[in-house]
Amino acid sequence: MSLEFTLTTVEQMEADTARLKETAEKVGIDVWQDRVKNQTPHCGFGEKGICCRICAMGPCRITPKAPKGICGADAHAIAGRNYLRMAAGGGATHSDHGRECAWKLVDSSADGYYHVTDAGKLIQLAKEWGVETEGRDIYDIAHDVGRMCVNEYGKAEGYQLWTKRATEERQKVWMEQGLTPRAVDREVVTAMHMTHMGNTADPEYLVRQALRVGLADGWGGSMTGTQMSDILYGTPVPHDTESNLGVLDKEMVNVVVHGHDPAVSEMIIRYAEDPEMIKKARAVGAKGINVVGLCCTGNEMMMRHNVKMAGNFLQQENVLLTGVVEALCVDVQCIFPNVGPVSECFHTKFYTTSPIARIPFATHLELTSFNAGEIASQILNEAIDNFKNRDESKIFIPDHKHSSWAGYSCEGIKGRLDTVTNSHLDELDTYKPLIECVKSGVLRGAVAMVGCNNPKVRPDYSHIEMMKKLLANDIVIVATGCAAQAAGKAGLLDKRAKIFCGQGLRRVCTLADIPPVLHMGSCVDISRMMNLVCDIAKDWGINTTQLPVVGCAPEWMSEKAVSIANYVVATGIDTYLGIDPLVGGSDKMMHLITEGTKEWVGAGYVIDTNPDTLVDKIIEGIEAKRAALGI
Ligand code: SF4
Ligand code: MSK
Repeated sequence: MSLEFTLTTVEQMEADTARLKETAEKVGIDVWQDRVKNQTPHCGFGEKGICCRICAMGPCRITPKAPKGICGADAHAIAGRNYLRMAAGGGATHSDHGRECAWKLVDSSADGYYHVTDAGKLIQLAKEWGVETEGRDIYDIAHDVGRMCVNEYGKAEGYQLWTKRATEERQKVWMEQGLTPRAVDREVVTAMHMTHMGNTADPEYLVRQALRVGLADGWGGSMTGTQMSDILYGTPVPHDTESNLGVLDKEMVNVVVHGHDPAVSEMIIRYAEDPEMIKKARAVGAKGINVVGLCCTGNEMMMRHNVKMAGNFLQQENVLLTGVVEALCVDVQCIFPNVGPVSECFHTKFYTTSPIARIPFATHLELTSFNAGEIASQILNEAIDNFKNRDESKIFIPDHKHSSWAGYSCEGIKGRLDTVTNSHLDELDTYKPLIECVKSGVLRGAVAMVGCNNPKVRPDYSHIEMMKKLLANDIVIVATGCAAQAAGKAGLLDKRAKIFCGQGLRRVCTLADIPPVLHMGSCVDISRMMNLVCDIAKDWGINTTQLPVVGCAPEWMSEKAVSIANYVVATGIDTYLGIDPLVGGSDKMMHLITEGTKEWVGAGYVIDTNPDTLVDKIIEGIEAKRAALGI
């Protein structure tokens, strides 16, 4: 263990950002910091969730003088409708990503672009869902399973098949509370229908539907996204890579992949590793091709292919401002429209690939299952040709980067346990050693740290500082999305970061040879966390609501995060939010999401925009769960 190991501080990252902002000023382009200034202060009605523009009699805004909209909707109805629409938007988005992944499985073939990589996982799922496997070609099975997944989205009757993976207790609670999710499309349509002018005005039922549409995502669409991606591209296992802007390489052709659906970036990395393509890059004077990731496409690539992580959500403009990006290739979600104008100030070629995300200034190359290789090859060839067009006077690459371990899928975590302890206990594929650590107090509990960056708080500060305090208190962290990337940028995915842990967690990290923050993947991979908590509850023999485990989204910003928070709560896990959920104009809504849901599903939100007190509340919450268990 090197005692010289130090983290990259938020201040150091801010200094990098400030230096890159100077480049932005030099080339005459705005960046998010400028736009935050222009948008501040935000609209007070919007912030409190009490502006309604659902019909053309409005927009209506609630004030003490005008406590009702023209139709008579009050603050509770309006804030509730806005909240449910956010959850529905997020559930639709994750789920549609999952649907695209399922179509790739339907289109997969031995000689096509998309293949079955984890055949074991496919067979296991086929058996779970009653698809015949004996004596069949793996692609016939893949096509049947893929079609079942696709059809799940719009089936007229019944409930989501994935929900059968939850604990018996959760399934019973969901059924009794009328929350068991039907088809994704049905739940999203129901949410939109309920919130139309002249429908639900009682906030309780809006919050209930938010839980249900969330469950349709977490135990439906997102789970499909994760499981299909594992079957197609491989189930992640732990390995080492690097994170932060220093992964960009001046000597290489830099290609940045950004978004969420790994279908494009999988092809890019496959073709970038082709010796012929590397030869072409060398022919133009580069040392090779450096594919690096942003946001959750970056997480997907990092988890499966050792692709380096350039940064998280608020770093997307920074990456371009380094002046060394030959191509930016995006798929869907979390892409600032401003990356188009920023690219125009440099030699960077900007490509969109999905009909769902068409952005001005991009070259649009629409990816299908049958042209994916040609698209990837075209992007890489054009990036290589573009290497010569750099402007030396605009180049600055911050040198911060850290070793980052990623790939802790449920299988990856169990694999570590099997290697270290389970093999001695003659029982494989179990979380029991982990549970023993929690019961004995060596580990106090776990936090699932997820979500975005949001300039309403100091970017990455909440993620990093809260993680450090949790680790010091022997609380292990599983992380996804931009939270996981914040950990990577700071150095908390480095195994040497165990020096920041309390004695118990440090011992566990040493014995299991793991970093203290376990990178579990992208936003849709929060579905892995749902499987993890349910399987731990099963192995322990208690309910999910009893586990000393919480969810936390300290810097969330997207509708997807609202959907996630709803399904995490509905799965029985208290969720701590560092950003206000835009319902503050309704005391009834605030009560429903913090206390009301506890009566239905045994969990709720804790909201505190101060990360220093939020983390203390998490520790208190975990200790209270332990006390209730008598451990
Ligand atoms: Fe106003 Fe009611 Fe229309 Fe909303 S639904 S804009 S509150 S009239
Ligand atoms: S990318 S949804 S900013 S986590 Fe998944 Fe990051 Fe949030 Fe997008």
